[in-house]
Amino acid sequence: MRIDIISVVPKLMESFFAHSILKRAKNKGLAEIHLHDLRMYATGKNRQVDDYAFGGGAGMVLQIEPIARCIRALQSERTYDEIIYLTPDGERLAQRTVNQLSLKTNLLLLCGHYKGVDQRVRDLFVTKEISIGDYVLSGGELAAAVLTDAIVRLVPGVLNDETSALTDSFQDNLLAPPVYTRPAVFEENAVPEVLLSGHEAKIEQWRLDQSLALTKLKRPDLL
Ligand code: 6GU
Repeated sequence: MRIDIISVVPKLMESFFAHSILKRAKNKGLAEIHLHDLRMYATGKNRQVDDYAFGGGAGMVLQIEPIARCIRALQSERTYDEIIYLTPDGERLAQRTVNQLSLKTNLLLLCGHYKGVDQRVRDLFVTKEISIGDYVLSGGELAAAVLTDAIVRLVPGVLNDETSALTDSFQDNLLAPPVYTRPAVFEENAVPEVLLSGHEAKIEQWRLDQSLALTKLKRPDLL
């Protein structure tokens, strides 16, 4: 899988991709993430990428020309399964979408900034618009990092224990059960006995019961 990300501040994402699980994915040759600085596709001596909104109003708008040049340059090298624009008015991200995107080969992510991008970018190039929640960030970069992390960790071989993604919260519409590790007793607080019993079927049943109870209590909307 390959993910290309277009941004006016690619540096914002650099250290995240250099240190997270994504680094392992990269090193194992399972996923490639390429950052592209929109400014490199701007012409003119000050490499301008934004301008005032027609009709007035506060805030700058990312211009279509550098974005079109960048997208077309990337498209000349490969075909993208989706061109995704990260925007607070996009479809709210859920695990189902992450699962679908993790099966794709080439994804292109476009990060908005300021007041967003010229509408014609969305009309002409973008195939999917995603928000990571109902709050406003100052740019799409954190959202692109969130989306990339969620996708890449599902690529087979990226996680050490390949089954662990299957027991995530949300993967089956249930919250994950509590987990414990040593010591078995901390200041009189003991780990649930069943987990020390070695009885696999009972442990599975306990985990399922816990998942159901937690989901009912904290996220009844998932049931
Ligand atoms: Cl994708 N972008 C911005 N700027 N803010 C957001 C968002 C995206 N998702 C939630 N808030």
